[in-house]
Order: sequence, then C-alpha cells, then structure tokens
Amino acid sequence: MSADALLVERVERIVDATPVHDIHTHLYDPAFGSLLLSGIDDLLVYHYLVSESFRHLTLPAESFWAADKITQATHIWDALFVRHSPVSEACRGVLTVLHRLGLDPRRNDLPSLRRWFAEQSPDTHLERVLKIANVASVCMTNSPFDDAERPLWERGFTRDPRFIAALRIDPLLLDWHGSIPRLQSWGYAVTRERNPANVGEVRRFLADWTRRIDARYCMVSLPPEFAFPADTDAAWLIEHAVLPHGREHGQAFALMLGVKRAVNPALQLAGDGVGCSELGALRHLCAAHPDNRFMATCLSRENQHELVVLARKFPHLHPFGCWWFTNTPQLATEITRMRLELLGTSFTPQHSDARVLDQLVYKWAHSRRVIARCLADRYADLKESGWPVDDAEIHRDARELLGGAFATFLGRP
Ligand code: RAT
Ligand code: ZN
Repeated sequence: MSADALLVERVERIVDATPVHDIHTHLYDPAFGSLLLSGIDDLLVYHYLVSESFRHLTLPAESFWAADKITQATHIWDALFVRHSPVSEACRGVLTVLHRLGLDPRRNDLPSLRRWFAEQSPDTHLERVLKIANVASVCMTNSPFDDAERPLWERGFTRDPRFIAALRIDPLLLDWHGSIPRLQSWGYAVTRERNPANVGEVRRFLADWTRRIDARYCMVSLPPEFAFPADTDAAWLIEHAVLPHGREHGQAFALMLGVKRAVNPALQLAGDGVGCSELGALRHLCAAHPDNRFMATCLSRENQHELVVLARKFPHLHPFGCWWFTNTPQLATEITRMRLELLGTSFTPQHSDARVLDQLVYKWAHSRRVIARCLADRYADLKESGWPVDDAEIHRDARELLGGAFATFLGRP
C-alpha cells in the first residue's frame, strides 16, 4: 500500500540525513586536478545530455565535436533548456544542482552561471558539494590503461580518504590482444597464448595495481553477449586470473552487464546503447566460484528480475545501482521496490555514476527521494501487518541501503 504523507515525510527526513557511501562514480581524488570535473559547462556536456541534445541539434555532429566545450555547452543549453522544456531526468538534474547551490537559472544566464562557478575555490566547492549531497565517500573508477590517470598513481600522492579506489580492467578483458603491448611496456612478460605463465603475469599486474591504489573491488563493464564459461579470452582471464586474484586479495569482482558500446559512434561517449544480457553467465560464475564475491548491475530493464532472483540464491552476489539508462525515477522505483520486496535491505539500491562533482547533488537528491518512497511503502505494508517501524529501525535501514550493506558484503568499511 502507499504510505501516508506523514510516514513518507518521516522516512525522507531520515534518508536525507543519512550520509551515503557512493560505490561507483567517475570522479577523481582532488589530487588529480583537472580530471575532477566541475561547473556548468561540464554539467551540460555530460554525455547523457549530449545524446538528448543530438535529437534537436541543428548542426552536423562533426561541427559539434569540433567546437570547444563552452560552445558545445551553449548548444546543449539552447537545445534542451531554451528551445524545449528540460523535463528529462538528466536535464532536471542540472536544474536540481543549480537550485541546491542557490543559483536561479531563470534569472542568471549562462555567462553569469559560468562566472559563479569560476569564482569558487575548488577546495571550498568540493566541501560544499559533499555537504549538500551528504556524501561521506565516493568510489572512483581507476584504470591503469588510462594515460591521464596512470602517471599520478605511479608517482604517488597523498590520498583524500573520502576518495576510494576501484580497479577498472575493461581493456584487459575485452581486448586482450590489444592490451599485450601495453602490459609488456609496463614490464609484464605476456604473450597471446592462454597459458599459466601469462596467467601469472596478469595476476602480478592485478596485484601490483590493487596494492598501488588500494582497490576496494575490481570491475568491468560487459556487452550483452558476454558468456561464461566460454572459449574466449575474457572468460579465460576471469577464471584463471581475476577470480584467483580476488580470492587471494579478498577483493570483490563487479560486473556491469549489458552495455553495447558505440551503437552510434558519431555520438562518441554518448553513443553507447543497451542490450539484454544472458545472465546464465553470472549464474555460472556464482555457482562455480562460491569463494569469490560478485557485485552486479544490469543495464537492461529486462534483466532486473533475474538478477534479484540470482541474489536470493547466491549470498556472495551483491546487486547494486540503477545504472545509466535505468537511473530514472520510474525505473529506479520499480527496481528498488522489487529488490526490497525480494531481498530486504541486503543490496545497494543506487550509485551515482557521477562524472562531474556537482552531479553528486542531484543524483543523490533524486535517488534519496526514490529510495525513501519505496521504503515508506514497505513500512506502510508492515504497519498493516502489525509491525510499525520506529525511527531507530528506519535509521538502520537507511544506513544499510546507503553503503552499510555493501561494507558488510565486502567485509571492510
Ligand atoms: O553511466 C555512465 O556514465 C556510462 O558512461 C558508463 O561510464 C558506465 O557507468 C560505466 O562505468 O561503464
Ligand atoms: Zn560508470
């Protein structure tokens, strides 16, 4: 049943007041300088908005990409906020950010919004955003294959303890042959053959990077066709290198399933699509590897129910997030309700996937609203069954859903 207004208000208040540990973002420790994106132009050129704006743009894709960031942002603003109403979730997100930062886009034009962001000191702004979003920590996406971030990890720097690392290995698993020269250039003696010597070198690579960045988990995004077991480099590497590495280091393996990369390459980063995954692969992984911990999120709506049922069968599988195209209020509500009804609070309903610091403000404002309303509806049902919840229980549940269940799953805070 639907909760009454008082119960909804009570749950929203508690969920809003509970700090969140954001378990997957594309943000960077402030030591990475300009890699930590912020400001109105980065908000506007977010790839979620790029793909929406391409439906209205009057210029060819090549001209858009040839333009500088400010010009691109202006085109997007014009297409999505001026010439049309910004009703999509990603557009609404920009407005929530501005609103919660105390900026009124109805009274301030783009140049004055730009001026405001330019005047903020990065340190103060970081603190302000984390405070408004009530975010306690963010997990980054750290790829040794990324030339922009690798050098700083190799040099070393003083970590901001709120920025947790996760080891991203898509190129290794999805383009083994292409990765070989890179691994060789970093001192790993790998060749194309699927043999124990190469497994040893890949495990050495994973171990070195796990230690270097203190990776909380290891992660990959996979296409809908991903199969396991299978006669593929990815399946061989997962079975013989990634999973033994995970067991040795107590590290979970996160699978983000269902992305079809470059469905429309003209859109660049915004050109990826979705496909329904064959979750038999995840079932095989969980069944064959009870000593590993798996995290999983699915991009397609059609996979959500099967994922939840799998998690009921395998306690070492942790469903997380309403990822990317499923991060809309309607789908997140459906998915979160389903998970609560089938898993209780033993999952992580959302991660932000923020690429721009300021996005933490809207991603968490919107997600907290969805989570609180789903929870309130469950509490209304419990009350009808003679179990009215008290505030301490609501606090406990909010803590679990906003990072506590995940910490328990990983076995570390
Ligand atoms: O949601 C996104 O921003 C996507 O572009 C992807 O980065 C996805 O989240 C991923 O981590 O692969
Ligand atoms: Zn992501």
